[in-house]
Amino acid sequence: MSAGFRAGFVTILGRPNTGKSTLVNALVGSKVAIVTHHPQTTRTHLLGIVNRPEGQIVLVDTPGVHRGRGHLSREMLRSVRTGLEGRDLCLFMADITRKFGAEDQLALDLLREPGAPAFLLLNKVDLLPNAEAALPIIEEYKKRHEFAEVIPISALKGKNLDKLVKQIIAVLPEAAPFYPEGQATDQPEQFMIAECIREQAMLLTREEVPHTLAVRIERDEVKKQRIGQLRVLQAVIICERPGQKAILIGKSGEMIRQIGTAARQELEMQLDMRVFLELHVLVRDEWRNNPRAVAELDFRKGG
Ligand SMILES: Nc1nc2c(ncn2[C@@H]2O[C@H](COP(=O)(O)OP(=O)(O)OP(=O)(O)O)[C@@H](O)[C@H]2O)c(=O)[nH]1
Ligand SMILES: [Mg+2]
Repeated sequence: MSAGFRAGFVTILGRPNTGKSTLVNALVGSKVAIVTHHPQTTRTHLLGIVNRPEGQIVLVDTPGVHRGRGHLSREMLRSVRTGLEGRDLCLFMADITRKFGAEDQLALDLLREPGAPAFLLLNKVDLLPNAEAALPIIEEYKKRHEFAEVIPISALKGKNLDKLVKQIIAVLPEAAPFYPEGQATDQPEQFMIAECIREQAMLLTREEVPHTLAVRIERDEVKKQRIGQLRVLQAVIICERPGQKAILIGKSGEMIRQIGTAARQELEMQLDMRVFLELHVLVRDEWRNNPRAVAELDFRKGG
C-alpha cells in the first residue's frame, strides 16, 4: 500500500429512480446492481467496490426511499438505514429534471441520522436544455441541507464522474483497502443471477407487474462439455396473482421465452460462459406482505 492511500464507505441515498444503481455500475466499471426505468428496482443495500491508484471507495447502493406500505417496503427502508450506518460520506442523489418532492424530503430526513458529511449529486444533467436550468433546484436543496459539495453529473453518460471520484477520495480517511482489488461486490454470484432475471422480467412487463416480481434459483450446475462449460440454471419468477402469471407467460409462452432469451444473453455476458436457462412462473399470494417470503427471497444470505 502506498502512503496516503485512502479508503472508506460511501452510501448513496435518494428517492427511487434517480440513478443510484446506474452510478454504482458506472464507477465500479461492471454490473453489480440492476437498473430499470421502474422506480423501486433496488430492494436491498449492496456494495460496489471502486478501485483507483489513490484510494478505494466502497459504495453502498440502497433502495430508493419511498412511502410504500407493506412488509417489503418496510424492509427496504430498514435496508436503507443499515446502508447508512457508520459511513464516511453520503451521496444524496436527486434527479435534476424533477421538482423537489415528498420522497426527496423523506430521503433528506434520513440523511440527518448518520451525521456524516454529504455531497449533493444532481443526476441526469444530460437531459437539461442548459446549465442555468439547474440553478433553481440547487437552491431548493441548499435551503434544506448543508452539503459539503454540490456536483451535477450524468451517471448514464459519464459526465463529471472523474471529478466526483477525486472529490470523494479526498474526504476519505487514510486507510488500507477493505476489499481485495478483484472484488466488485459483497453479493454472492447467485444474487446477481437472480437479479439479472428479475431485471429482464421488469424491463419487459408493465404497470404493477414489475413490482410484484421476485426470482429464486432452483438449480445451478456447471456441466463440462466438449465445446467448453455450460452453466445450467433453473429459476422461478414469483408474482402475486394468477393474472400476473398469465402476463408473464404470455400468449403461447411468448413473453416467458422473451424474458428467458434476454436473461440468458445477459448472463452469458456476465458469467462469461454458455448458459442454459429454464424459467417457470409461480404465484405466491401477497408475498411482499409475508415476512417469511420476503426473508426467504433475500439472496444476500447466500444460495
Ligand atoms: N438520461 C439519464 N438517465 C439516467 C441517468 N442515470 C440513470 N438514468 C436512468 O434512470 C432510470 C433509473 O436508474 P436506476 O439506476 O435504476 O435508479 P435508482 O436510483 O437505482 O432506482 P431505485 O433502485 O428504484 O431506487 C434508468 O432508466 C436509468 O437508465 C442519467 O444520468 N441520465
Ligand atoms: Mg437502484
